This record gives sequence, structure tokens and C-alpha cells, in this order.
Amino acid sequence: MNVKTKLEEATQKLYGKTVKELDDKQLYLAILNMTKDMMKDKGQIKNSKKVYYISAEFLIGKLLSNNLINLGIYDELETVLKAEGKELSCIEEIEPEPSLGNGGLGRLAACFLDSIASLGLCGDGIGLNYHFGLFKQVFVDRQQTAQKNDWIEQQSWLTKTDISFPVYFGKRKVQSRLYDIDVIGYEQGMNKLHLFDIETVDEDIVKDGIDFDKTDIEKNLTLFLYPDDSDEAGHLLRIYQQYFMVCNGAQLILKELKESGYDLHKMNEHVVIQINDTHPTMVIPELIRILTQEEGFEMEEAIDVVSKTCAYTNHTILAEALEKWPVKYLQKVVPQLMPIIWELDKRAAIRYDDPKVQIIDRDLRVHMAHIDIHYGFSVNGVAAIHTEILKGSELNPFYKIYPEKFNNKTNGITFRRWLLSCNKELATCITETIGDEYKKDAAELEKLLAYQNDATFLDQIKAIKQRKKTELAAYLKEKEGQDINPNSIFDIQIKRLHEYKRQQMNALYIIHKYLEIKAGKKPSTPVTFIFGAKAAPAYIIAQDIIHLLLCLEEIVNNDPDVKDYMKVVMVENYNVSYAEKLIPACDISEQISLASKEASGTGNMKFMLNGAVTLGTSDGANVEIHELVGDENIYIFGEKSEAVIKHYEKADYVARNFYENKAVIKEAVDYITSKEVLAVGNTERLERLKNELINKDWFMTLLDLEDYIATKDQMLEDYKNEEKWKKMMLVNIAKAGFFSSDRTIAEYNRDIWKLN
Ligand code: 26Q
Repeated sequence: MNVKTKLEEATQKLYGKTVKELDDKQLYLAILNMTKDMMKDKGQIKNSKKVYYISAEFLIGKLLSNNLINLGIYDELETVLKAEGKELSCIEEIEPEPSLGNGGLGRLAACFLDSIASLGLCGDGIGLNYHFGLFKQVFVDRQQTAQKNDWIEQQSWLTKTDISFPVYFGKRKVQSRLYDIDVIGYEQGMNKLHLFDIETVDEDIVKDGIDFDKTDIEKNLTLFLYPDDSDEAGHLLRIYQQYFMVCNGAQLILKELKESGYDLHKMNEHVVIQINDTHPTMVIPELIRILTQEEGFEMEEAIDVVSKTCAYTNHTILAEALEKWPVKYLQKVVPQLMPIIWELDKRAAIRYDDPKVQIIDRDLRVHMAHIDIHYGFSVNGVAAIHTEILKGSELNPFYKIYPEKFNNKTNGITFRRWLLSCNKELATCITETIGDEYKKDAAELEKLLAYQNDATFLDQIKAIKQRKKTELAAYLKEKEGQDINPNSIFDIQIKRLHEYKRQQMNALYIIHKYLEIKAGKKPSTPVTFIFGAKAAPAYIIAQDIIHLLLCLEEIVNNDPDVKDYMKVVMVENYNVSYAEKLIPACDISEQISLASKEASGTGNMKFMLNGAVTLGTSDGANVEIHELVGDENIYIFGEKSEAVIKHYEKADYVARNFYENKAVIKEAVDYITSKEVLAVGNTERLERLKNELINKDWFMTLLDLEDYIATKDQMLEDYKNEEKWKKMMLVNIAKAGFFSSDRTIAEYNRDIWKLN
């Protein structure tokens, strides 16, 4: 049956009407139903060994476009709809975006599910069904406020299952409910994303914004996703969520093993559990608890088989982001796990007396990563430099004990979403030039290198970029009410707001540029600086940085001396769908974290694939991008990671020295509390931020600022050389193949999972 007939059937079944008679919302629901049915028809991917990717976050984004592409029916459906006067792209806008993640880690999990299925590997995701996910960001008085994101509708990609498990928090029992989202591979079968929930959740306890009673877990357990630095009050709830996730996950895994008739004693031959950061770490003691208490295993054997089943991925070296839960908290939430954790601690302590590798430290805090490393068979970092830092410094004592466990898996992104779906024009142009094998084998993109001197092709990619910029300008006009010049250079920094990512350094550049223009130094090409970022509500300095950016937007965009030369736009509620519009339109990709701090970054890969040129430090995957494209096709600046690590060791970085000795730096920093900014901003926030930069600056903004300014100025200058710029675009696209998550997943499978 063709797509036209299927769609007509779906609209008749749902509404008793034809396609023409329906509005976009109704059509969306009909297409949703049709797509879900077609996915079911593809059948489950099956194998005698399966990976469970367990993660507190799956930042899946909207699913319609991707599912249609993976089913291979996007173009056909678009044509059918057009014939009836309907636009598929408008219908896609109707879909609400789930926000089941903070940023990179959650988005990575989503890309991985796509690639696991697309490689035909048997693997499911296990996570939580947060009703409101991460907060929706709303700006009020140039400050971030938080609202709930109500994404679950009557009909959605979620399918309620009849699977339900008891979960005990001590003696308190809650009953779970499993919801599934089907994950369809590109021209492949299907896996599942399992999202656990409880039926007693009460959405009405949410009061103002995102405030609610944090103690009533029956009502609040799966209401929200915690932002990446929650406050004290949130910590207990975070532990409740984590245990709820792993307890359900463990029960599901064991149930599936038993249903397949496999021997639990050989669990590791049929299951591998990939633990996404430390958030799901309790799955290790939980499995050991179940095997010993309910399945008759001896402790020794339970530990052995679980250790051969679990593998851990580390995503950070920021000490404050490594989870260390007080014994007291765990004792309160999951008393039944503590005896197991003490046992695991005792066994590690008997073998190794180094205090750095203990599970429970002297302050009675449980180091979650240490459980994963001692009791898992693999530990991986997410980019080459990150894994080297783990081995050489952060986790060095563990590397010395278990060198064989450590391995690198450089992150990747799914090209289905980040090229085929978000930039159809570029995908088509590439297909017309080198064929479409690159869709299944991303390394094929290198064939584009043969077109470096082909004026027609170079002009095509430049024209596509221009088209995407014009589309974005129209969108920003509609959404943000900002008029931007589509012929200006689009300089974009989109990622979670964090001091180590240094949005504040970009802000200081903007101030510097603004003051230059005011002094009469006009740039020859106008620039638009675009930001998108959410800050954790409890992270004060991050909120201050957002405030500064919004103040700069107000001042710069309304200054008649300046507005023709530069504009600043901080988009509201940056999310996956916004990224899909911003990335194809970008000229300059800002990847400016303090070297050694960004584990990998994945936005950098998405920009590169879409023909943006990176302005970045030698950090995370930027290092590998640099190696691939060569010095001529990237702009690298700033202190290298070894030097930064030394600064921390010696504690010899003094921000004030840079502030006092460099006029350019002083001028930019002082402007934060100038009368112009104070006139539109909040004095307390602005003073606190300036003070932080001069007296603390933990992430060394001022150290790299001069080099950043010089490098970015050079980049703006080079943009004028069209021939040079087009070639840089081409090389970046051609070399992006390495960053396909298909490559990453193939490596996970080859080295860790070993699914046949
Ligand atoms: C921890 C404790 C309590 C509450 C929240 C958290 C928490 C939540 C989210 C800690 C960390 C995160 C998210 C981390 C993250 O997104 N890391 C990013 O992972 C990407 C994928 O590997 C990398 O590319 C980024 O470099 C890394 O920052």
C-alpha cells in the first residue's frame, strides 16, 4: 500500500474526513498514527545479545521528521500532502518537543539510539518519563524565569504498556508503569526507548513556575528532570528518581532474560548495560541485591556476573559534576542498597588501600563513579583528549589498577537528524554530487574533497548557507521580534550556560566590538551574534551571564550608531528544534570552553557538518576536528590543556593581573557596570558578575580573552575572502564523516558490547 492510501485510511479512521478537509493539527495526529503503525510493521530487531543504554536523559527532540526519513517515506508524504495543498514542514511545527534532557549527554543518548537501530543492532534505552522535563525558559525583565514544559498530549509517540513493577524505597512501595517509544533505524527494524513512570504523579502540585512540594514522592517522582546543578532540596528527589529508574531497569532486564530462556548465571553473554554517566550507577548494587536476595546467587558470583555486564561512560572531569552522595541520603532513600554498597566498598578497600580509589570516603560520601570503575568491565571517555586526561590525571589511580578497562569512544551525532532532516537542501546537493552512499557510510563525504576547485559546487553550498540564513532571519523576526541582516556574518554559540563554556568571554568580545564601533572603527562586514542557553535555576552566576547578554542585546540593537554593523540575539527557550534551525545557518561556530574542561562537545560536530567554521580552543572533540581539517580550516586559540592543568595545580592564575595590566580587558570588563548597562540592567547581578571576573574567574576567561579577540577578528577579516571561506566550508563538511554516531556506535559494539 502506498503512502497516499495509508494516509487516507488514517484520516478516515480518525476523523471520517479526507486530507483536504483537515487542519494541520488534525493532520499531524493522523500522520502520527500512520507512522506509528508503519514502524510497528518493520518489526523488532532481535539478537541473542542486547545492549541496554541506561540514562537519566534522552533528549530526543521532535520525532516526526526523523521517523519519516528513517522509514524512507518523507519525500513521498511531502508530495502527497502538497497535492492537497498542505505543507509537511508546517505540520511538523505542531509536534510538541519533549525536553527529557539538559544538553549534550541527553542528546548523545538520543543519537545513539538512532545509530544502534540504524546499524541493525539490538538495543533499547531505559530512562524516565518526566512529565514536564526540563523547564521552559521565559525572559522577564532581561532575566531567565522557568515555566513547566507540558509536552505529553493525549496522543503521542508514547505507548502505554501493561508492564508494571513494584519499587521499594525502604518499606514504602510505589508501583511503576512502563511507557515505550519505538525507535526506528534508517531503513532498518525497530528498537525501543523504555520510559518508566508512576501512575500517582499529580501534575497539579506544581505551583508558580516550576515550584512544587519536593517531599511527596508518590506525587512528584517523575514530574521534572533535574537541571545539572540542583539545590540541596532537590538532591534527595534526584536519588529517588535514580533508584526508581535503575530498579525498574533491572527488573525489566531480568524479565526479558528469563522470557528468552537464558541462564541468569550467564547474564553477561546476553546483556550489556551501558551506564551513561554516574546517574544510573545504582543499577550495579541493585542487580547484585536482586540476584543474591531473590535469585539464590552467592555474593561472589553475583558481583562477578554483574561486573562482566556493566560498562561505564564518563562525560565530565569537573569535580563538582561527579556525583558523591552522602551515605545518610542513600540510607534514607534506599536503605536496602546500603548493605550492598558497604560490601562493595569493603571488597575494594581490602584490595586497594589508596584513599583515592575508595567507594565510601572518610566523610561518608559514596563516590558513584568509583562503583562503576571497580564493578564494571569498561570505562570510556568521550573524546581522545578527554580519555587521556582521565587516564593521566582525574582517574589516574584507577588507570594504574585497571589499564585494560580504559578506552576512548569519541562522540558522534546522527546525520539523519543533523543533516538529512535539518538541512535537506545541503543533503540533496551532496547527493547530486557524490551519490547517496554517504547516508549509510558517512566516510564517503570525503569524496567532496575532489570538488575543492569546482566553482559550481562551491557556489551551491554558499547559496544554501545564504538560504538557511534568510530562513533563520525570518524565524527570529517572528519568534524574537528581532530584525537581523541575513547578509551579516552569523556567529553562533548555543549550549547549556556554564562558566567553563565561557559565554561570558563571547560577551566581552561583543562589548569590545561595540566600543570600537562607537569609537569610529566600523567593521566592513556586519556581524550577528546569536546565543541560546538555559541556566540551571540554582546557578546564580550563569543567570547573571544571561542577564548581561540580554542587556547587551537591548543596548546594541537599539543604538543607531551601531545597529547596522552588529546585532545580538539571545533566543528564548533554546532547545533541539531551535538548534535544527540555527545550525544550518551558522558561519562561525563558537566552541570556546577552557581547554581540558569540555569532555567532547557535540554541537561542534553538528556545525561542522553544516558547513560552519569552528572558532575554538584545543578542547574536547575540537582537537580531533582540528586534526581532520588541518590548520587552514579552523581557528584555534587560547591556552592548551596541559598549561591550564598546570595553572590549577600551581594555583598561579590571577585574573586581576590581566584586568589591571591589559587596557582592552579592563575596558570591556568595566563596561559591565557602566551607566549604559546599569540603565537597562540589574545592579546586583551586573556587579556580582564583574566582581567574579576580576576576583575569581575560575575558568580563566581573562587569560584567553586577548587571543580570542585577535583570532575572531582575523576570522571576520577572512570571511571577506569568499573563495577561501567556501573552501573552508567544503573541507569541514567533507571531513565531518568521522563524527557520525554510526562510527561511534560501531566502535562501542566492536570494543565493548560485542553484539554479533
Ligand atoms: C548531576 C547531579 C545532580 C543533578 C544533575 C546532575 C547532572 C545532570 C546532567 C550532571 C551532568 C549532566 C550533564 C552532563 C553533560 O551533558 N555532559 C556533556 O556530555 C556530552 C556528551 O558526552 C559532552 O559532549 C559534553 O562535553 C559534556 O559536557
